[in-house]
Amino acid sequence: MSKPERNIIQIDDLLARDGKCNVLFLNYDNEAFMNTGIQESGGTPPHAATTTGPAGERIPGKVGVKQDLVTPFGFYGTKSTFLATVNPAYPNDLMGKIVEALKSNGGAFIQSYADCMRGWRHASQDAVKVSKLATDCGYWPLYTIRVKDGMPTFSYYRGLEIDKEKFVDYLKSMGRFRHLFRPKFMEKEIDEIIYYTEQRNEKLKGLIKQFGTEKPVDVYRVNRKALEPQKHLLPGHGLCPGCGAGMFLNQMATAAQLVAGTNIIYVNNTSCSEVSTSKDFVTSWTVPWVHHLFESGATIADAISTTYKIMKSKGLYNGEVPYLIHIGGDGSTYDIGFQFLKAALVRTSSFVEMNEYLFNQK
Ligand SMILES: Cc1ncc(C[n+]2csc(CCOP(=O)(O)OP(=O)(O)O)c2C)c(N)n1
Repeated sequence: MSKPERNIIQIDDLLARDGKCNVLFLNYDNEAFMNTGIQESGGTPPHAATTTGPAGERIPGKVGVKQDLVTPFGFYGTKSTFLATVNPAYPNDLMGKIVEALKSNGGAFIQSYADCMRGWRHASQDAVKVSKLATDCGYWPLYTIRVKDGMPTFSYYRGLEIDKEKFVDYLKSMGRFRHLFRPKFMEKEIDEIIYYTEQRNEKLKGLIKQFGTEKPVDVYRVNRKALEPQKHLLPGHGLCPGCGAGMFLNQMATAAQLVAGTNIIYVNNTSCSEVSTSKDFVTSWTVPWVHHLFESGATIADAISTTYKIMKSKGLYNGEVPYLIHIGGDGSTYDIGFQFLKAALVRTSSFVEMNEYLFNQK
């Protein structure tokens, strides 16, 4: 089979674009409700041990699948939506996708892999190694869906092929899967995790074939040496050493700063990223930041963005409409906040886009 063609995307070309996102919704997926004590979520993979689905003698961790959250968003028939998965172990891809999302009209949703040394039970210095392995073994593929007028186009960067040896190394590297290897090797359960992951990847490959372009591989070119260190989020926060959410937030804010400067508002659902950056009434954020509930964060982000646009169209506000970024963990995204996120994503991707008074205001 011939090698698939690569679509080289220069960050400077994206920055020169005219588009502007209404709201970029972010989910960092650490695969459990972490800040309240490692409870199982819809993002928890099968057979992972959590405090509400512990590995015991009869039940080996989570009973159920890790839900596929991102691909269904490509099929709501929205007008304009940018969707992607990222992993902080691949920073160029991560930052490129944040820039493209913010420079695309409509709504956007990006889901990031977020290692959690505390909940996944491994040494903090292994966080980057574990994160990289996740994509390299096929567990966390990096792909993009660009929706225009109801039609999705699928592309990818890497991580679609399952490497069984690496996959087993990946599982072995974390205490949450230790029960699959000791006291006995649980081949059926290990095979089951690989099987469901492979099924997910097969679906993805089918979608890329069906809804792809001639150049299905996206490669972002970022001159990292020229990047300014981000100043949105100060380093003195309370996230754990090696926290994947922390790595994600740092890279995300670096890219967001490139696009928005300081004209940005963050809305943060209750989560590790929220409690750890707003401790003791002292915020770690230097730009406006709003804490809201699982059920209302996405709605609030849309409301802030839309209110600015309405005020501008009525001549009550003359400045530049700020960029809006909403952040949530997997507990709030897959489970408790899902319907609100879905509704806000559809609104920002369609209603705001199709309203001539609100469309793409600068
Ligand atoms: C409706 C509701 N139920 C429960 C809680 C308590 N609560 C606060 S944070 C949290 C866990 C959040 O998990 P997740 O979204 O995965 O973020 P993480 O802590 O992993 O960063 C829970 C259950 C809440 N705030 N609201």
